[in-house]
Amino acid sequence: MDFPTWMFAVQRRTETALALHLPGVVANPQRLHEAMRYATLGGGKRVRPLLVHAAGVVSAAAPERLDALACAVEFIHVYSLVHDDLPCMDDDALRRGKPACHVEFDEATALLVGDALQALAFAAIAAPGCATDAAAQLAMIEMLAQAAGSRGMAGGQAIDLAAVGRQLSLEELELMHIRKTGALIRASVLLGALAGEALGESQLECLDNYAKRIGLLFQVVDDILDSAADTATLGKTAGKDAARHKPTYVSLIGVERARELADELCAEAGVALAGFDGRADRLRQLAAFIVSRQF
Ligand code: GRG
Repeated sequence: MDFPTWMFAVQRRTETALALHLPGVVANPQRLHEAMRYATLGGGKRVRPLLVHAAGVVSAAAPERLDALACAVEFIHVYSLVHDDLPCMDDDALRRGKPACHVEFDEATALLVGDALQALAFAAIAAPGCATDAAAQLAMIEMLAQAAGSRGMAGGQAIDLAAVGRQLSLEELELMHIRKTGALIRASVLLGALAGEALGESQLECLDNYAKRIGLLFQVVDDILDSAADTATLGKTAGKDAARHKPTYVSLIGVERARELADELCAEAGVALAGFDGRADRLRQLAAFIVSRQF
């Protein structure tokens, strides 16, 4: 199967799995459930689910198990987007090409949507059949919690909010992104890798190196797109970082060097996979997709 066909198939099965995990709109409280479905379904590139499935190919994991893990990481991701758009955070009215959740519904509902999606993520990963045994499943649940928490995504967001209007060094910027964006991307790869046949320590270390490069690569490209693409293409407000005087790779090193850095990170991600056979091809193709993405 060529890469675009595989990507589309994973995106479609993820959409179906997400819709099945989410409470139906007729269930009480209807407005909250409607808002959860509004924020989650029918949009987004599903990069994290794609990484779960691609790493799951390496460990030969059952696709049904990967679906649950893909939902878990996507629920955490959507919760972060909904909260990030709130007026008290990044204050954005547009997400995935439609009104942000707090605009379409209201702020209190959007807050609850994020809370409930985070809980749903842990329900998905804690469900029977998500791992080879109970000990492995507990380790995976802990991994997701670390990635989402104050030493991961939420902590990265705190550093980000504190950095507005301040000059950051490249090292500080990198540390922020390792947590804010990188932690969940890393967890996506490792969860897929842990879901199937046991891989060796050194193989897991190589996948971890790949995941760390991909996390940073994703953010460098995001910064380039924010500075260069238009709002209609991105489906979210373009140029916001510069407008809010937020430190970015582009503001720190310029767009040309940022583009070079993206290419370097993509190459390093490839090197991390050098010891793998064709089973890592989906991961290789995803790296190429992330570096060349246009939205
Ligand atoms: C509120 C706890 C909390 C955390 C928010 C990750 C994050 C922290 C906020 C997301 C906002 C943002 C624009 C981050 C920069 C990179 C990023 C994660 C972009 C959005 O991810 P995509 O491009 O989005 O994968 P889609 O819509 O395709 O899923």
